[in-house]
Amino acid sequence: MPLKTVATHAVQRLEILASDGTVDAKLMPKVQDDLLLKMYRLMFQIRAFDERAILLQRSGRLGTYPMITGQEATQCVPPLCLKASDWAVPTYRGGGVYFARGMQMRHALLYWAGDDRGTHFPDGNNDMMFSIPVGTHLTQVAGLAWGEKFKKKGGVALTYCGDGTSSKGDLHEALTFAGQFKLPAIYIIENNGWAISVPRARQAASATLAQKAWGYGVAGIQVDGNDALAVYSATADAVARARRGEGTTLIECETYRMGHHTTADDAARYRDAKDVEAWKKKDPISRFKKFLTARKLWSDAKEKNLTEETKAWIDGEVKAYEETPPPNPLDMFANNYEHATWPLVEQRAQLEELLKFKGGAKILTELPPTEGRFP
Ligand SMILES: Cc1ncc(C[n+]2csc(CCOP(=O)(O)OP(=O)(O)O)c2C)c(N)n1
Ligand SMILES: [Mg+2]
Repeated sequence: MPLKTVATHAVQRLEILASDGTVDAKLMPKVQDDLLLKMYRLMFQIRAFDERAILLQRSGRLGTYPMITGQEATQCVPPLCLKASDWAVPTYRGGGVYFARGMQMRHALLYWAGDDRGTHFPDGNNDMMFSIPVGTHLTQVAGLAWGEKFKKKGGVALTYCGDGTSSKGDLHEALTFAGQFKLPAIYIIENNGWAISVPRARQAASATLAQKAWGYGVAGIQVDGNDALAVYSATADAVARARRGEGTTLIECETYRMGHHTTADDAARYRDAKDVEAWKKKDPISRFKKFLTARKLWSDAKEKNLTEETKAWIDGEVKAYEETPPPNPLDMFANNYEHATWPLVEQRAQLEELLKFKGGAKILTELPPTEGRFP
């Protein structure tokens, strides 16, 4: 006897902008020209920033840095659907998210130089620092969204995790909770094809990562993550649903990590150059430029101006970063807890002694004042 079907599920994929810059008019979201130009500008500038950051690392002027190139649409576009007061919590590869939220990139450079003053966000923004342990933020974001639900002001929380991180228990716990409590949350899986050297095909046996949503009773969709219009449309819908009290959405953005995992990695050791070449044709920026040009919103002259402006902007950010006086080492103990624990009190005192010993008592008076709170 055939079994009764009790539930079925289809996974939908959204693609609007083709590689040649043409759009599927039926799916095209309503977006003002100014916003389209802003998307292009953000993606263009973060790519240039990424290239400079890699050069800085290669010349010993920056610590380990995670490359963004190829993922600009997935990173720069979703934040444009948020208010400053909504929560945004990217991953360590989320420089584009912070940039789109208005972060000064001198702070991103400071962070990747090991200076925690780099965790500095614009006033009024509810941005949270990413976590280096992958996925630990996912349940915290469910908590943030729960808080927003209690406040009843329509606030939402948006977060990201990688394809590799989507295999961790954290996402399971977060989505179980978010689904059950219908939380105003948006979880973006930034599927860039790789978790360091582990390819997506080895990551999970499921045909898509978007379909995981179904198991938790949350909405799910797969999106061409190199298509800024599709990313915008899917995120705007998810944010609107969340604000209306209709719950959580999981968006799988399928994109590609064009560079190494970080500057400490060599991707040539584990992946085929032909795959990288094939993904170049799907580049999010060049296809968006073709689209803007066809709409008469973009020109070579505008591109030239933006290139020059971007160079000057990056030069300014690098200068500000490199001219930042060194932090007081004692600040590493600040802002950790409401009340400092005794091991921290002891360690701080030991470091204070050591600093005196190393440089003579004078060095401490030469250091900048501590900026953090050490209760
Ligand atoms: C809990 C934890 N385990 C392992 C690591 C080491 N690690 C750093 S990045 C990474 C791969 C993450 O891949 P993915 O989630 O796809 O993100 P991507 O780097 O591709 O953006 C791993 C295993 C870590 N940072 N945290
Ligand atoms: Mg990945």
